[in-house]
Amino acid sequence: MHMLDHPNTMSSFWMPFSANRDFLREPRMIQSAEGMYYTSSEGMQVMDATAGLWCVNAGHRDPLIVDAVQKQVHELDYAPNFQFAHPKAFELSAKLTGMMPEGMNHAFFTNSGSESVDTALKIALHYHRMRGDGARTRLIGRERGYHGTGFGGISVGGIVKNRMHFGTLLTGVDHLRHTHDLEKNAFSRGCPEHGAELADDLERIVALHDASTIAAVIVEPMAGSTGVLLPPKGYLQRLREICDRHGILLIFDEVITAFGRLGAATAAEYFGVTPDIITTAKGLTNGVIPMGAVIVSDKIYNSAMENADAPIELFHGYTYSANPVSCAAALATLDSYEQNDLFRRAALLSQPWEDQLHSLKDLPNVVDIRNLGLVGAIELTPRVGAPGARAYDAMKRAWDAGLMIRVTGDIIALSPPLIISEPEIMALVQTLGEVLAELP
Ligand code: PXG
Ligand code: PLP
Repeated sequence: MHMLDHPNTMSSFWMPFSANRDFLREPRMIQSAEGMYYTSSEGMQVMDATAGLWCVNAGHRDPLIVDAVQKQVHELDYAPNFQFAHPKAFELSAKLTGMMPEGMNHAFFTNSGSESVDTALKIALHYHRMRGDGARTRLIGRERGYHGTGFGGISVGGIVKNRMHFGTLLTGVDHLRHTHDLEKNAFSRGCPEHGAELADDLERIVALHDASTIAAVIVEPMAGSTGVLLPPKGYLQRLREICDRHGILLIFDEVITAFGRLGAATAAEYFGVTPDIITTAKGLTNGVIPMGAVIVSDKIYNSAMENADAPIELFHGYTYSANPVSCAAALATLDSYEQNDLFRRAALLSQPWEDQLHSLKDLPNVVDIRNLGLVGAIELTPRVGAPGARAYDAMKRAWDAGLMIRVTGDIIALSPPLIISEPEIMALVQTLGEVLAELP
């Protein structure tokens, strides 16, 4: 039927972040999608409990977005944005920054979260240097952080497997402790009570290196990729205060959290903490066309414009930065979020979502359930001697039962499109419960 019937080791698609060999033996192929559902190559309906990879917030094949992309390809397929521009780039920048916290009015466009992270780190270094504070070169990430797969992102990231095979990475990077503490916080509903003081770990790093050497701290306001690690109550406020005290820029990596995932346009808005730089991607175009954006404060943008030592203020950019088709997709996506009031919908659904998810707490091997907005995670005990195997097995069984879930280690992560209905939440949890009940 397809090439997978005859896997050819001489020529094959090297799947990203995948168990390639196992997949070829037992493929899960997707043919089409509509709204909340995929159809597999075998014609099976599969509910998308992950919004693709956290990106399809408006659901699949939203007609508004599909039409906008089709129209755009027919009018202006490509235009460079180095020394030229097209109107939709400015239009999108205005619309996007209108959704960002007060005082964050400038967008730099990229093609992915990884590029957004690299861009943000470079802007932070550039900012200090242009102000004559060029000794501030250190970048601080956090254990268990995920910031994509560029060398910048894996350097500040805190996932051992994503770092250990790739040499010495960026120099001058240090990491905060992560905030995941099951002993104190298991089965919290929403953000956990314990652990705000873990933000003070930044003071330890400042004491070690001196603030005058530190450019920026980058954190995910809610860590998605490493298994939904929620910020303890008060943690992000405290991190903001410590950064302010020491002149350190605060970067929120909102590649997952922006565009409604928590029931607000950004996690910054949701938590009431404004960083200096926000990185986005994924939900910016609903996954339809690759695009990311870095949104910076007026302070950072104006400083670049005022302190530039050359006509070009920032020596950075991508061939496809703000390409017209991506811009059209993003404009239509943001329209769709607005017209369908999807961020408010996510906020309203977060309570039934929480209640449904926590109903799974007595199933075998479940050691934690956590939730925030329309994000959920179920942490399982690892099988002896085989970390990750139990959740991987759950992922395969869920697929066979018509449900797409994501797993990382022994954690199941859930992040359905924001168009999900209450009956669909119940169906999702029902199917997942059946899978977990049978899982060896
Ligand atoms: N930062 C954060 C916070 C992310 O979550 C990236 C940067 C990188 O984005 P790109 O577009 O370069 O992949 C991400 C991406 C998962 C999963 O299953 C998460 C991501 C990507 C793929 C899978 O949790 N996050
Ligand atoms: N490599 C080469 C040889 C290039 O010419 C370019 C762009 O001109 C790049 C890499 C970077 O590509 P992109 O701008 O798509 O990131």
